[in-house]
Parts: sequence; C-alpha cells; structure tokens
Amino acid sequence: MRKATLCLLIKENQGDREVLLAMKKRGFGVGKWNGVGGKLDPEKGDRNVIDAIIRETKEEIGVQIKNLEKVAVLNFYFPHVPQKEGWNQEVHVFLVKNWEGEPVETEEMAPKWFKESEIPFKEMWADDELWLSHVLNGKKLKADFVFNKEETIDRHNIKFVQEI
Ligand code: 6U4
Repeated sequence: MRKATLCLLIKENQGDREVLLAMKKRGFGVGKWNGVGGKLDPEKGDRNVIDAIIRETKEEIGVQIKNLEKVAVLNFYFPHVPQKEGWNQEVHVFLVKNWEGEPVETEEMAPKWFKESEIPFKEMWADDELWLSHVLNGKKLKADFVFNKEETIDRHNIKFVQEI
C-alpha cells in the first residue's frame, strides 16, 4: 500500500478549539475539505512520513511545522479500483499545534479554520466523521475503511491504542 500523510493544524482559543481544513483543488479527493498532506515521495527527499508531512504542509499551505504528534494510522481500501491505480493507501495522521507562518492558499489547497462544532463532515471523506472527533479529543487509533464506488463505506474497524 502506498503511504500518505494527513496533517491537522489545531488552534485553541479560550477553550474553543479550531481545526484547519483545506479544500482540495485538484487530484485525489478534489472538492472535499480535508487535512493537508499527500503521498510519501522519495524523489522529493522523503525518507519517512515525518519528512513527507513537513514537506507537504509547506508546499500546500506555506506553513512550517515546528512540532507534531502522530495520532492515527488509517488504511483505506478501494476494492473496485485496480490496485495499480494506487488508491489504496496507509495514511499517517498528525496533529500540529506549533508552526511558523500563516496558512495561505496555493494551487493545490485553499485552507480555512473551522470550529470543532462546525466541521463540514458532509463535504469531507465519509470516514472523517468516524475518527476525526476522537483524535481531536486526544485518542490515538488504528483503523481500516473499505470504500465502494459511491465513495461510501462498506466496512470499517477502529482500534484505540495507547501509542502509535
Ligand atoms: P499530487 O496531486 O500527486 O501532488 P499528493 O498531494 O502527493 O498528490 P494526494 O493528494 O494523492 O497526494 O494525497 C491524498 C491525500 O488525501 C492525503 O493527504 C491522504 C488523504 N486521504 C486519502 N484518502 C482519505 C480519506 N478517505 N479520508 C481522509 N483523507 C484521505 O480524511
């Protein structure tokens, strides 16, 4: 499975938590709000998922990550898509509370802050509603999601873990 990354910037405002999502403007997941991230790319110098998330966050929203916390590994399966198209992926998810620079729009993504209570789940990948609130509330997890061609979920499994 190809490895990919997802980064959620978190801002705490007097007890009110906000999360940065970005509208994907092209490629996989176009038209959906999502965290920032992308494929691990050795040709761009990525040795591991940490390199990849730091590079993607800089490329996609112009932000330099200062500190990150790994919170989830999500396996996504698309049995109706030929394996060689590379849709199946193992996504490593990070929360980031410390960064440099203001998020800016780029060719790939348009970022926006959302209050935790106003996350636009209907305009996101169907799995997000099943795991995102848990990780925002401090849980760590491993999960599998099997999608069908309508991009809804046929089966899933979530396992909470102490360390990831
Ligand atoms: P290109 O367009 O080749 O530069 P790249 O940015 O490297 O692509 P891309 O966009 O294919 O990679 O990466 C997919 C992104 O979508 C990763 O951040 C992981 C994320 N992602 C994939 N499936 C997801 C899903 N079901 N739910 C979710 N994020 C998903 O929340």
